[in-house]
Order: sequence, then structure tokens, then C-alpha cells
Amino acid sequence: MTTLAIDLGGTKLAAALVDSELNIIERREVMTQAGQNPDALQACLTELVAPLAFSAQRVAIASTGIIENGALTAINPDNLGGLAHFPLVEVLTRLTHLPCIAVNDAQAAAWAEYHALTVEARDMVFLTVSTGVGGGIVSNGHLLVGAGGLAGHLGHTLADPNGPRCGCGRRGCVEAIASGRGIAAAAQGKLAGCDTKTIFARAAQGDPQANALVQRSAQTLARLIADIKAATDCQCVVIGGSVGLAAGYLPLVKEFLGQEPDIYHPQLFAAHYQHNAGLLGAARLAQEAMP
Ligand code: ADP
Ligand code: BMX
Ligand code: ZN
Repeated sequence: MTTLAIDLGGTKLAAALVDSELNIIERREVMTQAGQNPDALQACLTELVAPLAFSAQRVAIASTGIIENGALTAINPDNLGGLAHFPLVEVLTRLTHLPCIAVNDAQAAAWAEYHALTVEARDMVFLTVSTGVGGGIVSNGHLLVGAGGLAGHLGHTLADPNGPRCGCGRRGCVEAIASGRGIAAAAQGKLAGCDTKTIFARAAQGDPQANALVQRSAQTLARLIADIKAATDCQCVVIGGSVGLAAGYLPLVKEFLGQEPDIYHPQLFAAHYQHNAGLLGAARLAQEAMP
């Protein structure tokens, strides 16, 4: 059976046909600016899935935000402005007439990455450093979703009580500092208004401010990883997202984690499925739910 997998992120919206061995047969991607209002998002989803839906037997959505009863609610509305509540499963069922499930993007990615591990692990945590900072926890071989879908939202743990205000309402969340949005928001002077991809490029050219912003993100993530190790005793942490997978970022996180005591060091890996972890995790969960 073929799954139509969709990954709705704060920046990108991807859709793919995935076969029963979890190979991607066809993939399309657009920007998520349409997330600014529900009608625009619906129009964007319609255009994206129309050419793919005929070849699929089920739909699997990985989406940023808290997913409860098939609907998306942003914990950080700044990442997906205007979408306080969006009925993902209802909309996709109407568009495709196929059975459909939805799950948080980082939870989905955690499930795909757990099954791709090359080391023995009962417990692992996936972190995406992307528009936001998302997380998914696998404990004793089970994916934690939580009664209300909130499990694994590690980007909203505290990094600095005096840090910048996060869109979720707290001050100093990991996400407010380490995420793509957080990095760009802290840029000043000649970097003000630059996106995070540009800031990484400037850091690679030796720009001191860009370098400091990237280091601040990596150090914040390393401290989060030490906290995760203390909380879960996971054997490994897998990092994804366009910031997490950017050249040089993971080595920097490893360097900062090295400054923490050994007991707080899980093994660190880059996502095996790279930018497709969310798509493939949702497809796997759909296969399991609708064999
Ligand atoms: P989404 O959040 O939609 O899943 P991404 O994982 O692509 O999307 O994350 C988007 C963030 O990653 C943006 O802040 C963007 O500026 C940043 N980004 C994209 N490409 C790169 C790159 N090559 N290096 C560093 N940051 C990047
Ligand atoms: C935010 C939150 C999480 C999500 C994470 C990564 C929203 C809209 N999203 O913390 O649910 O998993 O961002 O999302 O509140 P991404 O868009 O960066 O992949
Ligand atoms: Zn927050």
C-alpha cells in the first residue's frame, strides 16, 4: 500500500508518496507562508496533494504544533501565525477521501529515526532544530505522545530565565534561543533581518556576531541534551531540522556537550533520514495504525 505523507513545518510544507518499504517514490515541497491563515493553508495543501492523492491508499500527516484529535494547535503561534486551531485530519479526509492520521512532526521523526538506529537502544530522543525546536521521546521502545499531545515538546524547557520571551508565553525557552527563528531574532546591526541560513553562511566566512549566534544555539542545545540524559537516561539523541543538520552544527553541539560531566553524554547522531524523518515517521505510524 502507498501512503501519501505530508510534513507541515513552520517554514516548509512537503508531501511524498511512500511505499510499504518506506521508500519515497515522489516528493514535492513548497514554503509554508500559507500558514499565515487557514484558508491559504488549505489552498496550499489542496495544490500540493492533488497530483499525489490518486496513487495513495492512506494519508499520514506530520505537523508542527500540538496534535490532538486530528487538529493542530500551535504551542508557539509565532511559528505558524494565524493557525490557533486547524482541523488537519478533517481537511485532508475531505480533500483525498482516504483514511488519515496526524501526529506532531518531531514525534513522527523520532519514530522513524528510532527504527533506523544502528546501535542497540531502548530509549532515544529526537530533536529538530528548525523554525522551532521540537522533540520526540521513545521510552522502552514506545513513542510518547502524551494524553494531550504535548509529550516531547523539549524546545519549551527553560534555558535562561532572563532570556528572550518565547511565543509560547514563557521566558527563556530553549526554542527562543536555539531555533532558526531564535537565532535570526537575536541578530543585530548588519545581520539584522537576515535569515538563519544566511547567518550560518556568514559564520562560515568568519563573521564574529554570526559565529556567536550559532555558538549560543549549539551551547543551548548541548545543555538541553544533558538535561534530557538526566531525565530519560536515553542511550542516544538524534538531531534533525535544517539548523540541526547544517554543516558544522552537530560537531559544535558535541564540543559543548563535552564540557558537561560524562554521565550526561548520550551518543549523538545526525538524522539518518535527514529532512525526510517527519514524512517517513508519519508514514510508518500510518502503516501501523492502518495495516
Ligand atoms: P521546518 O521548520 O518547516 O521543518 P526547516 O527544518 O527547513 O523547516 O527549518 C527552517 C529553519 O532552518 C529556518 O530558520 C531557516 O532559515 C533555517 N535553515 C534552512 N537552511 C539552513 C542552512 N543550510 N543552514 C542553517 N539554517 C538553515
Ligand atoms: C514548536 C512547536 C512544536 C514543533 C516544533 C518544531 C508550534 C507550531 N510548533 O516548538 O510542536 O514540533 O516547533 O517545529 O507550536 P518546526 O516547524 O520547527 O519543525
Ligand atoms: Zn516556549
